[in-house]
Amino acid sequence: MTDTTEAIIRHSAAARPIERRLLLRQGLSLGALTLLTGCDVTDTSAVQSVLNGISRWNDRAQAALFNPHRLMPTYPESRAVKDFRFNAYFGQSQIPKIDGESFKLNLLSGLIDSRRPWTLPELYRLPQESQVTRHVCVEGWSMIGKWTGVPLRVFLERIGADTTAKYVGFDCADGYYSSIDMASALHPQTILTFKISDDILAPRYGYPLKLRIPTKLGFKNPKWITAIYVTNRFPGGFWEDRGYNWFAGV
Ligand SMILES: Nc1nc2c(c(=O)[nH]1)N[C@H]1C(S)=C(S)[C@@H](COP(=O)(O)O)O[C@H]1N2
Ligand SMILES: [Mo]
Repeated sequence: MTDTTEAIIRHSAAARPIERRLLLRQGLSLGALTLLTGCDVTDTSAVQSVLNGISRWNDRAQAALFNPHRLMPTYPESRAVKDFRFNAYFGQSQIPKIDGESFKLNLLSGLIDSRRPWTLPELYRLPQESQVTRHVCVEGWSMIGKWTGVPLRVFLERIGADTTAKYVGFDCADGYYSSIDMASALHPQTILTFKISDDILAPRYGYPLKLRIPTKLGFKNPKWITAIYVTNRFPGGFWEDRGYNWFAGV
């Protein structure tokens, strides 16, 4: 089995029970779902679209409960792990190698005034902050690390993003993608990260750009970011579209 297959199986094991658990938690049986929706439960795409509807409702409920001013715990620097754990949907042999010299962060679509791409030196000149916070992965491990970068709020303001839009989306060099709600994007601890443990991100940790967002689970911390966009159209995400809860607050 390749590293990639193994990583996908590991993640899927965490994702798959969500759909069943979702039904049980809402106290629904498949029969009840038929009555409620009038859709034939053997029609998997119809059932999926109802489940997606419940899931979006659940995201909205979580978003309504989110307190944009509540800070996640921070720790003394001595607690930050230096040799941080690597994780991705593939193995270490397939880590994207990005050339920092020619790198450009693209500002794709929508609700952004200035869509010109950004080089790394330009990004490094933005005001930076450090945080020592806990990263929590759905696979059942967590680790404290130190990350440094520019608060996403500062960057969004700099590019004239419409901060009343609903979502901020991210595309990555490995084909991964994810998105977050605007309130979480503007949260003070959400940072576009250049460094881990005071060193420029090693390739495995997402060089040159990673989103560090301690209010959300690990899979909503995209690495190797190549594009950012601001939109009112629900963008989904790599694992989110495979059954993980989209809001995914810690
Ligand atoms: N581009 C990209 N970003 C990603 C992933 C990925 O597969 N591709 N995996 C996510 C998951 S599930 C986790 S737990 C963290 C791991 O980050 P780390 O390697 O710095 O610990 O990256 C997240 N960001
Ligand atoms: Mo993860």
